[in-house]
Amino acid sequence: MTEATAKGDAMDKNEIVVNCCYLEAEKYKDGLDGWLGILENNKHVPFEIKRVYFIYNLINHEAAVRGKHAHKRLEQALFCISGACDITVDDGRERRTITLNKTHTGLYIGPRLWHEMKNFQDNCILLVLASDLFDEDDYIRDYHRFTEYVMKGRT
Ligand code: T46
Repeated sequence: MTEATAKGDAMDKNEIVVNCCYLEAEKYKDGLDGWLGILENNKHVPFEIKRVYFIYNLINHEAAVRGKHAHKRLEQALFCISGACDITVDDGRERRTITLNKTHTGLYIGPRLWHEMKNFQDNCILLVLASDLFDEDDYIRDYHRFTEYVMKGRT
């Protein structure tokens, strides 16, 4: 099976909306000495990781809303490694809200997917692994433009 097919099959099984599914980190339990979470390229995360960033210190955590954009090409894996937050994903047809509250369960957010993060707990740290370096040209930050962009891709 090719890598692309394997990725497609895994996505089909637990798809939340188009281009979005849950991911599982590998867990290594060290008894009383704690747990280790492991994320590897093309294994737990279905792409080559080129960038890592994290969202933290959400002082205005109850009102904070982040995201509110889609990417044209970027693939990302989001893990809430402390606390919890809600992530709304919208593929232009369907909109779902997911609560990320388990350190080892993350969310794959592929291209052409509107996403918003809110309801952050005050201790929330959201770890994001991305398939490419930062590029503002890859962002669609207007919802109307996003719906036009995904509709065009479907015709
Ligand atoms: C995403 C969600 C989940 C950089 O210069 N380099 C970077 O790697 C990032 C991530 C951001 N920036 C700059 C761009 C903006 O001027 O930092 C500023 C804040 O970025 P933004 O408003 O896009 O932040 P969020 O939290 O709304 O979105 C971020 C990512 O940008 C985005 O790709 O999908 O987290």
